[in-house]
Amino acid sequence: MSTLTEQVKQLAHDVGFAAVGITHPDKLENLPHGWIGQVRLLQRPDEELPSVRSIIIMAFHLWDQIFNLNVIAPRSVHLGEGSSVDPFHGYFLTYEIMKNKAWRIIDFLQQNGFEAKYSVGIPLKPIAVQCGLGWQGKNTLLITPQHGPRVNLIAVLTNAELKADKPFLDDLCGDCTKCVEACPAQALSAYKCQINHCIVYSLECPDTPEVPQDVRHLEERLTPRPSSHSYLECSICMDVCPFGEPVPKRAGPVKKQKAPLKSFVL
Ligand code: B12
Repeated sequence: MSTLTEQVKQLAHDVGFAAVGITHPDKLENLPHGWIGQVRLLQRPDEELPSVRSIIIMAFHLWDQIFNLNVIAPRSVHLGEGSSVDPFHGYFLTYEIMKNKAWRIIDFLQQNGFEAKYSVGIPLKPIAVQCGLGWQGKNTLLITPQHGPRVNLIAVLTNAELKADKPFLDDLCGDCTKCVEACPAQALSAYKCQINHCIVYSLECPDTPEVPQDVRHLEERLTPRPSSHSYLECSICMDVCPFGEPVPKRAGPVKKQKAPLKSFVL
């Protein structure tokens, strides 16, 4: 008979997360908190779920560039009379995929009588380190031994008492500085991101004067825009990391599949 912890981890793998780890709130210290630039308010896990006993962090492998797709509904999109949807509402493809998968874990915990909710508003990278998923590298991202930094993260907070994993204690970056050198906007120095120089910050904050003009020009020149309301977020500091398999840059001509495509479980 498997434990609740084993069942949760098995389910996370079954729905398609590449890695899953667990920690407890009392093991977390010195987490970043408050507004990060103008993009995100980071909270403690207990601010999001006061009864929280365990934090499950799950990593979704970004095996194709398109997972960086962001679709933005501009002001001009008519949302309907009395709509409560934020007029700047957007869809970041991986978040939509991860939330969908996370619901399966939430539903399982709730069926077993526990409280559970997903979170992307707690500081996911240091908590993922505490869950044993990897280390925070020179690009400041969580680097997993298996897929490098090419993962996105989501948490499930629950009042279930699950078995915590051991933290990841190594830093395997060594002398490598590929990410620092590759950033076209020179936003990175080792373990630090100057966020108003990051092309992604420039994309997400189109009106803020703190982004220098040369970064705005780089953003315009380097950002792929598949349609009038969408763009691919810059991922250069992930792409160049030598850990994990590189993601193919371009699809090229579509090849006919010899074998039928395996169906994916959402
Ligand atoms: C705010 C934010 C941004 C901002 C600011 C980036 C930043 N580095 O803070 C902007 C918009 C610029 C951004 C850009 C990107 N982001 Co972002 N972002 C976030 C968010 C919401 C919070 C990040 C955070 O905690 N910032 C706070 C600062 C203080 O943290 P920090 O940079 O990690 O700072 C630490 C280190 O510098 C370290 N440190 C400082 N000095 C030293 C010295 C040494 C020696 C050491 C060891 C450490 C160290 O200590 C600091 C505090 O912990 C998270 C989601 C979440 N809820 O966690 C996603 C998240 C971090 N982003 C993510 C991604 C993928 C990106 C992009 C690649 C864009 C993309 N394609 O999606 C770029 C990468 C830019 C970069 N290299 O940081 C992923 C990362 C996945 C992973 N593998 O880690 C996350 C987790 C989203 C997700 N749900 O998966 N992001």
